[in-house]
Amino acid sequence: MLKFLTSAADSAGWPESERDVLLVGRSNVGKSTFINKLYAQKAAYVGKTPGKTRLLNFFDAGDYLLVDAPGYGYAKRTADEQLAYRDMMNEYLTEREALRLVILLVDARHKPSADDLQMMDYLRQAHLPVKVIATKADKLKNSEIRPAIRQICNCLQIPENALTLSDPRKNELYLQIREEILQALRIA
Ligand SMILES: Nc1nc2c(ncn2[C@@H]2O[C@H](COP(=O)(O)OP(=O)(O)OP(=O)(O)O)[C@@H](O)[C@H]2O)c(=O)[nH]1
Ligand SMILES: [Mg+2]
Repeated sequence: MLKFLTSAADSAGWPESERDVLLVGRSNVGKSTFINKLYAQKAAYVGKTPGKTRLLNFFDAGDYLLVDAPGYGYAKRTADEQLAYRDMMNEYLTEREALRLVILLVDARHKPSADDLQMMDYLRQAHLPVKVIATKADKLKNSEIRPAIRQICNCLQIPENALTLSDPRKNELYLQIREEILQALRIA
């Protein structure tokens, strides 16, 4: 079960937590959809247009808090909104002591963007454990899957067996990902 706890723009609003798992990725990549699939419920807000998630949304997953973040690279943000977004993410990534794992979502159909690469570099330099998941794999033909995996892994410099594909048609996949999260947190 996943229970929505609170939305927060800054540290004053962060709930108490022993462990956080943060989801990051480009706007519209499918972060909120992924959270809902992972827990087979409609807890996170999914929008028809990008830029729907504006604050850090904290969900209680029992063993950890799952944090849904707004996406980066959302073109329609004003300069002020862009600054506020950066501050919010910077503060969370540098100050949140409970942060244990970052799940970076990329679009299975595309080469990771400059923003994706920048995020990956940032997380590496901060020594944060990262799990990369490629969303919208249901939109790939079978013959496109291997090349897509290869391209993403080459680009992000991760081994091919470290990439998980997210395909909303395959429910059993999400049980497996939940297990992998627990293992990464060393509480499985
Ligand atoms: N076919 C398919 N569509 C998906 C998948 N994941 C997300 N979508 C669709 O992509 C759109 C964006 O999904 P969201 O989950 O709102 O994306 P987000 O990353 O949370 O977006 P922001 O909150 O704006 O950063 C929605 O129309 C979803 O239905 C997927 O795995 N497969
Ligand atoms: Mg969202």
